[in-house]
Amino acid sequence: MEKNSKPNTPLVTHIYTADPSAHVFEGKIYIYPSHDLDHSEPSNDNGDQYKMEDYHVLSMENLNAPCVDHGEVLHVKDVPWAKKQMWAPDAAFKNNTYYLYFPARDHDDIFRLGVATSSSPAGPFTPQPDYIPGSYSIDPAVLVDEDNKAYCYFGGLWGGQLEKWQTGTFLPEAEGPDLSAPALGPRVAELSDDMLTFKETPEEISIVDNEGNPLVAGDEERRFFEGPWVHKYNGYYYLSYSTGTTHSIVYAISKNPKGPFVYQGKILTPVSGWTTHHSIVQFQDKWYLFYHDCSLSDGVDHKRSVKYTELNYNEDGTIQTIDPYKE
Ligand code: FUB
Repeated sequence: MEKNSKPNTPLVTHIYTADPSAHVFEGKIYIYPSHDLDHSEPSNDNGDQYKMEDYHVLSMENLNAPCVDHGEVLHVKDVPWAKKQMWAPDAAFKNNTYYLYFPARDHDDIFRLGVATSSSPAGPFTPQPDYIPGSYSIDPAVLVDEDNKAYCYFGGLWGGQLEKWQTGTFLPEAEGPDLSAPALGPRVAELSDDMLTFKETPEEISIVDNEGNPLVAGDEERRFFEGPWVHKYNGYYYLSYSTGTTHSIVYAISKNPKGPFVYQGKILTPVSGWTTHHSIVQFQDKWYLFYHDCSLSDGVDHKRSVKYTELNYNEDGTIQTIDPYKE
């Protein structure tokens, strides 16, 4: 299935897609989204409405070319350790292999991160039999750095279960920190050379303000909620993420892939629907933001569509805020 790609319009309309992770592989843009499905169950704070079962891969030769759906590349029934909820994935290339990283609930209903491999960026992907040991929560995003080290960033509050891992083990009743205490940060772990396991125990990333004070849990306009993404620009690491309850994509920067990251500002103003989730990629000489909203489904929260728009930097390296509904 193909559709012409235009900025700020759904890349495909024959299926609902969300959580786009965009990469340039083999000279083309590949997008690894979640695949939202039709159902009539109610929404809740646990995210039970996001009942995804499989992944499709999308690609575009360039930004003027049609967007191609390469079809189903991995299904939950083929992942022995996973039970349900194939949420936001990402992909990476190393060792002449394409890796698809994805979260799902295991058979104990605990979110874990899995990895699947392919010789092609368009899949299909073959899953590893078990989840990545020591992995938890949701929304993996992998950066392969210029020195060839690879880092896996992940985490999400509420349905993403990050609150339950504050002690390093899963505590089903655990709640988030006090509103005046440092907010929970996303996690990062360097990946092993074969990209299939963590080289180390995941660390919490600190996000601080200009004075070096950690953002606090009650600072819902700025604190991390879910959907971490890291890209590099002019030697800086840019960590961007969703603020969840306040529905923005914001960012913080660091000279170090593990932070601390200093909060900078807003990248994307709220879109239609509760969730917002993005990725940032350079293609040829321009930068693009891939994101989703619920415009195609008239606001039905669990039926989102992936879009893109151009992203611009100011001379000082800050990112210009995007309102996707403003001409
Ligand atoms: O798509 C399911 C979940 O919703 C993702 O994992 C979150 O980032 C949010 O977009």
